[in-house]
Amino acid sequence: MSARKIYQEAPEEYVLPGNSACQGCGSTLALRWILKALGKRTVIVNPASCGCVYVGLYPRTAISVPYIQMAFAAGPAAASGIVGGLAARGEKDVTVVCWAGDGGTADIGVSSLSGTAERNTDYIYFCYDNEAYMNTGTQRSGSTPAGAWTTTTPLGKKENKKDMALIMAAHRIPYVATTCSSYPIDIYNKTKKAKNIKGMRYIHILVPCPPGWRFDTGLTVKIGRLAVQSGMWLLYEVENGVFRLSPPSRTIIEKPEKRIPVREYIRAQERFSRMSDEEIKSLQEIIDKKLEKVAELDGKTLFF
Ligand SMILES: Cc1ncc(C[n+]2csc(CCOP(=O)(O)OP(=O)(O)O)c2C)c(N)n1
Ligand code: SF4
Repeated sequence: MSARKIYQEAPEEYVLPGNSACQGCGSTLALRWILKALGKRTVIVNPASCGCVYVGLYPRTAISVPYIQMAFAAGPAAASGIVGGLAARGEKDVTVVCWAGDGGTADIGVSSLSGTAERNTDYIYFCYDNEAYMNTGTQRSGSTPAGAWTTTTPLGKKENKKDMALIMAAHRIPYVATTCSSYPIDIYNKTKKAKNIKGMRYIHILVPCPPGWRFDTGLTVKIGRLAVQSGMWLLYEVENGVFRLSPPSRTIIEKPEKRIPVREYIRAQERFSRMSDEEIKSLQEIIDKKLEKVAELDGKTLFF
């Protein structure tokens, strides 16, 4: 669907001006398009994270759907309770959502998240991935990529990023997708699709974060695009176990001439300033190999 059609179909805004996000926040950008796709009959559970801050202080909340702040590890459990409560009241037209950061997802919340996936609870879990614990000042998370500076990895993180989307797909839930805040049409379409599927749905969104990744606030959209155009971040869906690349990632895999060197993505951010040219070269080799493998998976059944 084109941006014009989306504006016609969903003119209402649910992420309002006056929120207290940093300038250029990729997370609020993503949430804006998600809520356009879901509409006002949506309940959000938000475990401790930047989201608990940028929503604002009652009664001046900037997100205009019910927004429940929850203890870090209990987000999916709270969402489960709301799903059960709504079913008991016979309310069938409400979408229950968990909106959580990568620390709340890949580290602290993973147990209750996995539990809801195993039970196929009827809700949508969104992980907005700014690749660190940003609300408390940029500590590394299981989702921080190798090489990145954080306050707890001052020389650059040594370990690799945890692949939460594939971990969730391995739970054999009906729908898993990845996207990025720089691709609003992709976010909108995937969220609309997820809305109409029953059971547990998981969407993982890369959201550039200017203070944490250390780039100028005007570059958020560009940085997210560089992540995807370099192959550092892949957009795909796993629907009923079948893996399918989304157009922006399929394009750079099928037409390598459209791919940009990973160096352009890395050097656009201060958080990777410790990475040497040699390290970037070996990262490029890793990505090239990964893209070859991913091309083979396109259209295949990964989990059944
Ligand atoms: C059990 C527990 N430990 C630590 C905290 C402090 N805390 C609040 S938000 C946060 C960071 C959350 O990181 P993430 O989930 O990645 O979301 P982001 O802040 O990046 O939006 C932490 C450590 C807490 N609220 N509860
Ligand atoms: S720290 Fe990053 S994710 Fe958090 S509000 Fe600021 S820009 Fe958004």
